[in-house]
Amino acid sequence: MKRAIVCSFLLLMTTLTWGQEKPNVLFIYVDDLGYGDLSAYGAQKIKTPNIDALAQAGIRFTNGHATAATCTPSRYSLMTGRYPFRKTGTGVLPGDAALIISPDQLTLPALFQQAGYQTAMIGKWHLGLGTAVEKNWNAEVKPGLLEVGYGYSYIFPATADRVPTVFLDGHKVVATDPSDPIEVSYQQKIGNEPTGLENPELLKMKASPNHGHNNTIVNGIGRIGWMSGGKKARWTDEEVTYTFLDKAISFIESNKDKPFFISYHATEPHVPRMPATQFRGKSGLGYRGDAILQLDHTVGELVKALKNNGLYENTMVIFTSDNGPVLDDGYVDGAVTELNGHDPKGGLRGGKYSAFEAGTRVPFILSWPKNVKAGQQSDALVSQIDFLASFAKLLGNKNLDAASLDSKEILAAFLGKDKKGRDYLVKSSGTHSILQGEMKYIKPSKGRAYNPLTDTELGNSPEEQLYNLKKDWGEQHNIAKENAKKVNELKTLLQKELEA
Ligand code: NG6
Ligand code: CA
Repeated sequence: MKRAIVCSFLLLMTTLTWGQEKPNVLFIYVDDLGYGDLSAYGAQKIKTPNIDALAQAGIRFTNGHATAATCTPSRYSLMTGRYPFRKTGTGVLPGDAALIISPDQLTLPALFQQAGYQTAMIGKWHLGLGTAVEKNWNAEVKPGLLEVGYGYSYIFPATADRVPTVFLDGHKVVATDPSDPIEVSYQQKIGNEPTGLENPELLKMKASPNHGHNNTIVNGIGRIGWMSGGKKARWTDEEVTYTFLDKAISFIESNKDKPFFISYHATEPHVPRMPATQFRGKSGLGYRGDAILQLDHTVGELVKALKNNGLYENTMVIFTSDNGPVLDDGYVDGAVTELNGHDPKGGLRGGKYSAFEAGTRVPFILSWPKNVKAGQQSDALVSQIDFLASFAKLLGNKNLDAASLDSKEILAAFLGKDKKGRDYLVKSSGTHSILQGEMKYIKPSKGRAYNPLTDTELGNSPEEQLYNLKKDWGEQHNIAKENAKKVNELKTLLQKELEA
């Protein structure tokens, strides 16, 4: 009798705790990491033990996708649950762009905020700030992250190769100086500081010929765009990751008793690759490889912070990339010359900017020790766009206007319980493509087939393209001609989505 009472009491307690306890979410979004860049995904020439450990602790997805082959559109989808082609102006943004997300729009972090979470974004933003291109960087810059769902933010505005090369803590640039105001332009040179074009002898890392990246020099690196002033506020590239890591660990520590959602958006291995000294030369693959080692170290430190605070078991850690890999993206940094046989694409075709799979099929890992079985591999079709609807389900949000979203509720797939995932997915590059089951269709386009600067096969062709990805992982055999029926089916489905 006594035992029965104790048992039912324990059962009740478990139910209550489960009902009340929400998982923390640490969402690690990285920049330009390829499908083949991690040892967990088969890389032989580079070891990423900390990221691999996450995969071993949870699920390694083999069919996980960004919605686009560049940063801004992929991030737009992640945040809003909508395809980037639904809105104009979602291409790669300059560093002075206005915010492209409306503060009235439901966003991924806002969903968590509504569920009582503490929300933070630390790292690379690239979705614009303020209401217009013209803005005063020396005063509050808003609306920004605090208006679209984050309670705390510590970011840089665009990419590490674009001005202004400054951090913003909430609405304010860090370390402004009224006597040295910051000005930014993407139209013409401002101020009289040296540029990469005029003073290449001042550079510590050369720009690749014809890529640009030769405007204002900051920390010995030519950038895209011009800035003047803000000498104290300009970051040193080598400190960027340590700064973000430090902010993330502090946030974890000060919120350990509350549920939290952290977007940790790392800059690696995007250009300019300028890792901290301890990683230089360590990979043997040039600074791109060293940057990946720095990233792996960061992931290890973040997981350590979760463990040290007793949060690891009930924290969902997600790791994925905003688009695929590129070697030469603007600087002479050894990525090409020291590649040493490494294949960032993992046998896929294309790369960043491309309609071929390497553009958008990316490493995709999810662990949640308390609720997700360790050591799984899933071939389910999943996309970053689906986190919005899937987390709405997990958080019990019943007010989601699912019809207005492209995000699909595939929580069971994310938790490893469903091996199919979404039915089909549309992906954007210079053209559009659609993936369904084993098949992929790429819409004909007039764009050039190859970009010699980045050495990328862009996937554009005036002809219809159809590939069977199960039989032809590297998209070498266009089977459109023999499969007119399938082409028609996918083309119609794609067109319906593009026009919806
Ligand atoms: C391109 C830049 C490239 C990179 C990219 C954005 C040139 C020639 N190339 O326009 O270096 O900054 O934009 O990358 O300017 S992304 O990952 O943020 O989309
Ligand atoms: Ca990117």
